Amino acid sequence: MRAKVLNKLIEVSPEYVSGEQLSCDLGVTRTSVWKCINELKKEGYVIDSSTKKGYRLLELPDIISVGEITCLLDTAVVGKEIRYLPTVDSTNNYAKKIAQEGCTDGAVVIADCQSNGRGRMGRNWNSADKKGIWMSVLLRPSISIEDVQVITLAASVAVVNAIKDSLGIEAGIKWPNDVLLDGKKVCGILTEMSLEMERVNYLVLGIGLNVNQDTVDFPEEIADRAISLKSYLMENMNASGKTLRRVELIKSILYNLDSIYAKINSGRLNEILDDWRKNALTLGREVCITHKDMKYIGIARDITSEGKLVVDCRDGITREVLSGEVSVRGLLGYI
Ligand code: BT5
Repeated sequence: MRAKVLNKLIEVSPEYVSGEQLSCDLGVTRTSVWKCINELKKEGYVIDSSTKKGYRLLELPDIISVGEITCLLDTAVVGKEIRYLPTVDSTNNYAKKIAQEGCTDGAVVIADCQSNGRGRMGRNWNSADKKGIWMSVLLRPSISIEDVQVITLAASVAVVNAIKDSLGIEAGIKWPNDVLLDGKKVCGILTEMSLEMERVNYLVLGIGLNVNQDTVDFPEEIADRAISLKSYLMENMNASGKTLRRVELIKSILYNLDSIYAKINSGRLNEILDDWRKNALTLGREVCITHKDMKYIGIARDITSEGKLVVDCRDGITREVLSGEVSVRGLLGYI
């Protein structure tokens, strides 16, 4: 009910809506409307109450409200089920658990804080409380194992599109799927999958997007390599440093993921690869591939239809690199 009242207030904002209108539209008593309004105020929503005019929303706080995310979220699959947790070890772990319990395609897990946020290859992901979007999406696509890498690339395209749609900022992608601003990492993606009889049972796309951190909020070892959307806006667009609302960004990411997921399920993988190429920072640049004890320097020329990076190496050999096997160092002022 609280979500319904909130959505009505958002719908009519900046106008007032009377208590009577709300109780009539939602089919509840005016007392329960009044109770909901008080609960919303306690949560941090700033609502003006006027005896004559009713209620008016003055300010939306940066809190993750599932009701607000699902309000007018026009998606076919992604986000039909959303679970919010104040804190969890890792949203990817949680998503894998509910996947095994049979949870539906497109389910989303979002946390304010992760105590053990994970990066790739056993690395850590710094997930400060309420500062970013720590989210995992469970997908059950009908694709072959060879095409899984394309989904990973698709997730970074969805994040870049969402940042552009919501804030008008053009981020770039470092292969395979680090999203960068000013050569610093604003988002990382961790894809994990479960296989059954040589086919994909489910995939978990873990997205970590830095939103409201100041430089001092990052641990020293990553402070010069990490950036948040808020800091970028302050440094490059003279923004005031106002807290960005994560809900708006989450909605946009889910919306973009959903439309890309439709492409995946209808076999339009080429469109995704083209979108990735348009946003790629790695292509045409010199890269250093480290694989086991070997190092190769070369020019990253393209990606294959399976999402492998094609590198023309200095030793004259063209190599195709699959994420997870190697780490690529683009010479972008970023490791
Ligand atoms: C990644 O790994 O970039 C994937 C990160 C995925 C995080 C999400 S959050 C939701 C979901 N649940 C999880 O447990 N994980 C996913 P990788 O490419 O291995 O990068 C990790 C490296 O990035 C670290 O070793 C640090 O150097 C750096 N790093 C750690 N935290 C960072 C942050 N908040 N912002 C920028 N860089 C960070």
